[in-house]
Amino acid sequence: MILETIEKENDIKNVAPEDWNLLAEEIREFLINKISVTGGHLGSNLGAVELTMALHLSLNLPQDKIVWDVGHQSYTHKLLTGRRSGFESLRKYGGMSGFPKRKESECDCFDTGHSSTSISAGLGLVKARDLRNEENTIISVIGDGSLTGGMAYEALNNASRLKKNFIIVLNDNNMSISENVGGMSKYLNNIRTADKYLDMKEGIYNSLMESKLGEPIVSSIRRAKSSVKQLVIPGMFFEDMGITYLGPVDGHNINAMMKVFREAKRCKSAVLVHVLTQKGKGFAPAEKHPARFHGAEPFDVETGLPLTPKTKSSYTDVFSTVMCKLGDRYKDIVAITAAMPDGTGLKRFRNLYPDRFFDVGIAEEHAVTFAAGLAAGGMCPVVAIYSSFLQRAYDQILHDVCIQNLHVIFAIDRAGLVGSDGETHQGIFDLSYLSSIPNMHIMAPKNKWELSDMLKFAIDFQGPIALRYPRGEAYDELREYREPIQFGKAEWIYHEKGIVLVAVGSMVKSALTVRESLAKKGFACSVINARFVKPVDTEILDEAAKDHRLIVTMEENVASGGFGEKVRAYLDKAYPEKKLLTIHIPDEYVEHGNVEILRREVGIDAATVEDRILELVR
Ligand SMILES: Cc1ncc(C[n+]2csc(CCOP(=O)(O)OP(=O)(O)O)c2C)c(N)n1
Repeated sequence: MILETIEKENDIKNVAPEDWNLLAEEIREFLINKISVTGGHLGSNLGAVELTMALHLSLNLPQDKIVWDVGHQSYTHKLLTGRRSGFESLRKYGGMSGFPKRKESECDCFDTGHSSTSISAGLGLVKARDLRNEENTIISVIGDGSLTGGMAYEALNNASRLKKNFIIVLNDNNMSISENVGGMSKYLNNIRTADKYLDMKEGIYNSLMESKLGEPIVSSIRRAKSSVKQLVIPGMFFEDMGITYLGPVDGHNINAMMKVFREAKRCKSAVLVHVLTQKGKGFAPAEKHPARFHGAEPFDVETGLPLTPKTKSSYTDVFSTVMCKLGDRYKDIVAITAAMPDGTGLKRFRNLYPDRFFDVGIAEEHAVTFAAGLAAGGMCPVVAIYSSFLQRAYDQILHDVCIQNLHVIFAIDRAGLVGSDGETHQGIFDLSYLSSIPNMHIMAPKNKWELSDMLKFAIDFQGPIALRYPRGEAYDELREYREPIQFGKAEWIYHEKGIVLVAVGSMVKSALTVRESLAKKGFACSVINARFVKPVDTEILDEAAKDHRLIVTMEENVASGGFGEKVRAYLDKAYPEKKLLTIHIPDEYVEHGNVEILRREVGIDAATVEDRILELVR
């Protein structure tokens, strides 16, 4: 195995050029086998094998630096920098991250996870290099999907003035997670086809040149082509901005890429190298279903099918179904996704109501202000964005939606701990950042029926309103607790005396477990489903304060700005003598790992909650 001879960065340079393709094959086999067990970002990594090899062959790491946009495609980079054994524990608690991490290796120069940051970060590294009179090469690798994000253009705009070398590799596989969308995608596609067209012309010239009359004809065509080239020449968009464009180059041909990288290194400006790759390359199921294999759960290598087929529906599935029903009933509902039609469950809505569905690309900020415009224009927008990605749109929520009190509905999926993607993807801040904004309202459903009821409630509501729900299986018990949603009202699930658990969304299920266990130990325990995080139902807190000696809040959000803080603020004033215990995630970043383990580690699992209660009541 050639792969086994690679123990650290730059070892790849000892591999004979005639063995490069063999090494690429070994890397693919390794990735398929490992990811089939651990799960992970398969398609993007399979597509970037030769690109990463060419970069490592052309650079001198760690002096030279590669900034990986999103970072989900960095597995080959990890393999080539001495982290082969890390794949045993990929994305597991305490194991190797699925994204670049500076703390993991000197060869990871910048942490990523969210999209479209690499050009800004790369430019920062370039400026630091030049100010410190250092000499090294800095390359940002960005995908065509990530190039739909606004930050990328802000950075290009800034980079265009550069008089020093900065290389941007555009890894264009013609896909985001799903099909890529928008004008830039169309433009890049035109470059692909223009290139084929020019190749075809080259063929025609060659045959003409073989005939006697060929030469004059060819020269006049060449003149015409040259002026046409001004119109269709690849990369004019970038060139016009002041960024040198090189390409397109075959992203599976190592020699061809190395040649272009050599040329790129000579440029005294920002230079964009356009590399064409195929997502999922070398694994038929991933080539055929690139969206499904973008982030794969463990799968069978032979068939590509998931090892544990889904039995229960997820909150995303429920949201998807309800949106389709509501779309039929209310003709003013429109749905917006930022490049995640599959992940958010909006694909079915798109198929049914294509005119009322908008995939805006990886552009959360734009998605929110676009929704504000739709609302101001009389439509009822539902913006479906994962909790961690919505962080980007804080100002748009505040400035464009909430100041004007516009009726925009935020469907916030992946709220709470998401697991193996780690720090960058945990949805543990949304209650804090949303509830700090005046006019915003926040709900969290306890189970799948409540998600449906809350979405309907949100449609009839006037003003900004968010519902946040977690990743994975939807809780499908407590069906009988289906009192109509009333604005700002919580619900009693069990009303006893002594201890009362006031739980938000996903924590209602844990509260029931805690209650059962406490009951066995002889402690009576009530459970309230908060339903609303903003506004907090103070009336139910008044009731609870009457016949309970300990009030416990439970939420899957950090402490600062969370539900517990709000309850404490109220109780401290109204009932200073009451004991309050707030269960929350500590104000820290939570790394990757299995959600059950993470819950234990951060102290929000049922057993820890029970222990903490017992400490107080015994
Ligand atoms: C701000 C933000 N929104 C959404 C995502 C989810 N996401 C991860 S990768 C990806 C698609 C990236 O496409 P591209 O850059 O072309 O890379 P590819 O996977 O095709 O190699 C998306 C939407 C994210 N990481 N960050």
